[in-house]
Amino acid sequence: MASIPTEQVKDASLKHPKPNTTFTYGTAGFRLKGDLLDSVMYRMGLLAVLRSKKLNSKVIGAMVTASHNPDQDNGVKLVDPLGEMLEQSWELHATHLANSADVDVPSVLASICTAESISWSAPAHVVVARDTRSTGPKLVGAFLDGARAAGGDVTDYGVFTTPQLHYVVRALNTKGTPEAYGVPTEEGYYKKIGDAFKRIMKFGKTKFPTIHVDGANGVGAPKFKAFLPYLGDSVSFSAFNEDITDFSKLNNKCGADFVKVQQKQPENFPMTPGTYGVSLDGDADRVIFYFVKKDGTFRMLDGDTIAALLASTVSQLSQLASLTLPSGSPRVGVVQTAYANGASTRYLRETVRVPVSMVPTGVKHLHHEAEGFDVGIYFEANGHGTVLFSEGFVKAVKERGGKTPEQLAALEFLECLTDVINQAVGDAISDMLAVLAVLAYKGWSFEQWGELYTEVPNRQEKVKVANRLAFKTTNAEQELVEPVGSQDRINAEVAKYKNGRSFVRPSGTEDIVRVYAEADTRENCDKLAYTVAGIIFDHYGGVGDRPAHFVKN
Ligand code: 16G
Ligand code: MG
Repeated sequence: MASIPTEQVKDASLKHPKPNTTFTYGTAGFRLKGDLLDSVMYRMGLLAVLRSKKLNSKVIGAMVTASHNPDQDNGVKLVDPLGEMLEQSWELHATHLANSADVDVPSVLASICTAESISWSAPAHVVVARDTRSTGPKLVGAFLDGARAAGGDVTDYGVFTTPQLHYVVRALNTKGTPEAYGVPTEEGYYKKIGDAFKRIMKFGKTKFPTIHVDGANGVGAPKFKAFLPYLGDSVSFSAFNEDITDFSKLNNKCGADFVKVQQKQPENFPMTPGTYGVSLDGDADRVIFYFVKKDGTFRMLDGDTIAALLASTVSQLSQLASLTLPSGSPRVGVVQTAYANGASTRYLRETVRVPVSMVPTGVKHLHHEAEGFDVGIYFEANGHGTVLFSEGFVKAVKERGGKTPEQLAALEFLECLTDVINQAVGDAISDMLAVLAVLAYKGWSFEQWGELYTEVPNRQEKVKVANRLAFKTTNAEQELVEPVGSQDRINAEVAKYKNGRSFVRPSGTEDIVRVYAEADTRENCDKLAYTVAGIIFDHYGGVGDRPAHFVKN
């Protein structure tokens, strides 16, 4: 039986020495300064090969990106066969492998093979892609060294958005099966989504103004340009922030994260009342919409608003078409995190009347929970999300059980929607097209969409603490169980406000804890956020300068 090419792996390992750093496979894989990641990349090449061998030679993906972070950061995450995030139990293998001494790499590989009953003789297929960051090419090189040292067959797709990589992984693994997802190429991706968008826009009633698209000076910019010829002429787009040659501009005062956190439009972005804006993040898996009201105020439409629009539309159309699955009416459900605005949750539960599940932050948690519905809509408030349609739902829609012209139209619309949406993972561009199609179908403007519910004022704060791992949460991160007593203090504050809500959780991507607060008025919300932040800083290990606006308690 074939066995691990120990010498080959060890020799290559010495060429990618581990720095004196401790690595953790977190919410979004490994994420650090790009120049610290060489050894991690090499080892993830090895691990991807093992994962493929474990899963009967299915294709495993690796995406090299640090999303909305600046250019000096980079990261890598592994992608499972249907485009999902790496199975959680393997995060431990990844962390273990990343932290072992260079000479121990072959023996750690052997221990993973034993633990997972992996036969080394199975072939392995791996694909890799990167965003536009300056450290990307070198890091992909290290990954390829790893995959090759382990004898894997590896294809480098070059520069891709994160969702394009997920799409290709799923398309490769389903090729030639009844679940075939599409042609596993960049063009296949544009064509599949573009064709469905052209079909779905036949139903459109809204004539949108030119949509201004902020590419965050990242990979989304050139890829959106490449997408345009496939989108027809029902909507006109104009692209901004598309400089990928000056690395300092990446996500700098632009992009979905900037807009969401700052609650204002990107810089270098012309907007007057009536202009519609859309921001992608640095790897194009998050999207935020916005416009300027007639009175000049800025209005943002985030992930919660997208979920509200999609859930209400899919429910309405399924009912209109009397859609029935063998199991009965389709179960439409929404998955949110604690960051979802309380008003959006109330709107979904009380007005749309769909079940809403709360899960911890991170796509893997949302995606998994959404799989439990026939139509599982998941969005984080930050704009990352997608819709998962069950096989039964897609089949029922295609069978066109409807009778009246309205019912048939509703079913065709839903069928197109299943193809416009990238079900492999949240996809900024595909989500943008889906939202435009739904609005056009309803004959709605961004302004009308913004009237679905009224947001409760909310605020986020960051607190630097000595040890963020001392903060342990439960109930989908909405309550602290440790430090003991901290939640009682927070509860006592929250009780003072109407519609008050606040929670504290350790970040999975930065060395801080995050504070979130909501209350009936802007003033109350700010006061609650600053008081809770003050409690954490003063009583639970705040370090560095105490921010002056934190309230003493
Ligand atoms: C990562 C997650 C994102 C989450 C964010 C939270 C994935 C692919 N990405 O970017 O979903 O919202 O982390 O960051 O899972 P935080 O833990 O620092 O708040
Ligand atoms: Mg991203």
